[in-house]
Amino acid sequence: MSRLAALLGAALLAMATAASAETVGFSQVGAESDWRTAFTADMRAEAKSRGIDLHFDDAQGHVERQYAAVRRFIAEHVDAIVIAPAVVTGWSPVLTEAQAAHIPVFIADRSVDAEPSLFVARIGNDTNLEGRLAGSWLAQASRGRCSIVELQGSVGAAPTIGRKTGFAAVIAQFPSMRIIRSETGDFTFEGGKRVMEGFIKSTDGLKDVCAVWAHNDDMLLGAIAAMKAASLHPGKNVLMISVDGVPNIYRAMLAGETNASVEVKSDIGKYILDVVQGYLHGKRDYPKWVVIPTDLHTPEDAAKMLLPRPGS
Ligand code: GYE
Repeated sequence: MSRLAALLGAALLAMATAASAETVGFSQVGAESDWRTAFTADMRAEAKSRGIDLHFDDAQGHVERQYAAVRRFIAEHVDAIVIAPAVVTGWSPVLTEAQAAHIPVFIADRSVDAEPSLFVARIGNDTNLEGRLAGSWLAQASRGRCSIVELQGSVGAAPTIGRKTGFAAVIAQFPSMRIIRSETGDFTFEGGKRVMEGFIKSTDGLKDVCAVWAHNDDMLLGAIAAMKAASLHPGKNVLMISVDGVPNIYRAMLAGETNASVEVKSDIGKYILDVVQGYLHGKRDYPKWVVIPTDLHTPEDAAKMLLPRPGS
């Protein structure tokens, strides 16, 4: 074969590969927590390893920015759109526009409150279960007697609603468990710290408070900082529980400053892109909800959780 023919062959192959690479628009909530930045990094790496051209938008917590990103993806004629929605409401108009443009939409991580026919599937965790796991752990650790302060996630976000509801359903079974303060810390370290400083003041230094329950680890880490600054002893005379399972929470467990965290997998790019690519290649039998499993961890397995995980 002549060199020219070989070159031509290589060029054709490159063109064919380029033509088959899918373009996926991904609208991300923001970068409010360690969980989310890990999820973003995983999505980017997973897309790259599959040769997917990922159009990424960070909405910095603003749902209006997400609508704009989705509209831009539609104008760019991407093959598929993945949305991790900041809040549950308000999605129907843009989802309808994507459907009219024949672009399949996949909801990732957080859920939406929209007609299910407007998206292919949601790939994400069970936030209500996370709240119930946290509540059950606390019921056991406190023997069913506990005054709790709660740090809520962002207002209107699916994990805030699900975790709050699930936790409340469990503690309602115990007459001596109750939430005495509850406020949003927006899923951030700073938010958790600020709200906790207020709780410390309004409860006379957490007098009679038996536990801090936070809808994510970053807020709990902020609360730990606030408590230490007030010479209180998180994880020792106050029980501490949160959700996510980020490396820093396991470090805090090893330092004896927190007691449990419900792990939410952040390396979910493979689950999401498996569904996206499967669908683009003709597979149609996906359930509306592809569930990402969750698990509860305590100081006993904290060291193990900090080791590199298989497949990562
Ligand atoms: O728990 C929190 C993040 O939607 C599961 O969002 C996610 C949540 C996560 O900000 O840290």
